[in-house]
Amino acid sequence: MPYERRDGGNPLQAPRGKIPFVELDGERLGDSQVIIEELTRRRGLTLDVGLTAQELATARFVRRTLEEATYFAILRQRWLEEDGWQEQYPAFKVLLPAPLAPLAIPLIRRKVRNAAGSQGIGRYTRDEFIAMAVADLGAVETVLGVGAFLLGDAPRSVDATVYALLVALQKHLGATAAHAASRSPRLLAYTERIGARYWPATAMAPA
Ligand SMILES: N[C@@H](CCC(=O)N[C@@H](CS)C(=O)NCC(=O)O)C(=O)O
Repeated sequence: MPYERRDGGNPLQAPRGKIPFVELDGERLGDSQVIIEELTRRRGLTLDVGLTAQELATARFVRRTLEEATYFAILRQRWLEEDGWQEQYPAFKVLLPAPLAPLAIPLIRRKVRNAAGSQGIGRYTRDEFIAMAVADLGAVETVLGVGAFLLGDAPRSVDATVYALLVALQKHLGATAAHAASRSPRLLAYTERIGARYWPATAMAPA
C-alpha cells in the first residue's frame, strides 16, 4: 500500500492519547493493532491470509507478550534506568520545543514511573525485569527457529510487531543482558532481513 511516513506525532492529538495513530479515510485511528485490523478490513490486505488457527494463535501470543510485557521492560530501561536514560534523554529532548523540554520531561518521566508501577514492571529489581525480557526474547527466538520470518518463509503482520520491539532493543539502551540477547545472530539477521526488504534506503534498520 502506498503510504507517507510521518514522525510519531503528538499523543495529545491521538484518539487514544497514544502514538502511533493514522488518518485513514479522514478518520483518526489509534493503537497499532486496531490500525492493522482496520487496514486489513478496509483495504483487503492479505498479509495473514492462509495462516492456520494454530499459527494465528501463536502470532497473537507473541504479539501480546511483546506489547504487554517486553514493551514495558523497554519503557523502564529507557526512562527509569540510569544507563538507558543517558541515551533516551538527548534523543527525546529534541522532539520537544526547546523551552518546553526542561518543564515537560520531568513530568513525563514521573508519568512513566507511575505507569511502570501500575503495570508491575517497576516493582521488580533491575536483574529481575531484565531476566524476564531475556526470557521473552528467547521465546521469540524459539518460535522463529530457522525460518526467515516468524511463521515461516513469508512475512506476516506479527512480524511488524516483532521487528519494532526487537529494533528498539537492538539499538543501544544501555549494555543490558536484554540488549545482548536481542542482538543474537539469528535475531539480528531477522531484523536486517526485514529492514532491507521494507526500508532499504532509510535508517530504519538497526545499527
Ligand atoms: N499497544 C499500543 C501502545 C501505544 C503506546 O504505548 N504508545 C506510547 C508511545 S510508544 C505513548 O504514546 N504513550 C503516551 C502516553 O502514555 O501518554 C500500540 O501498539 O499502539
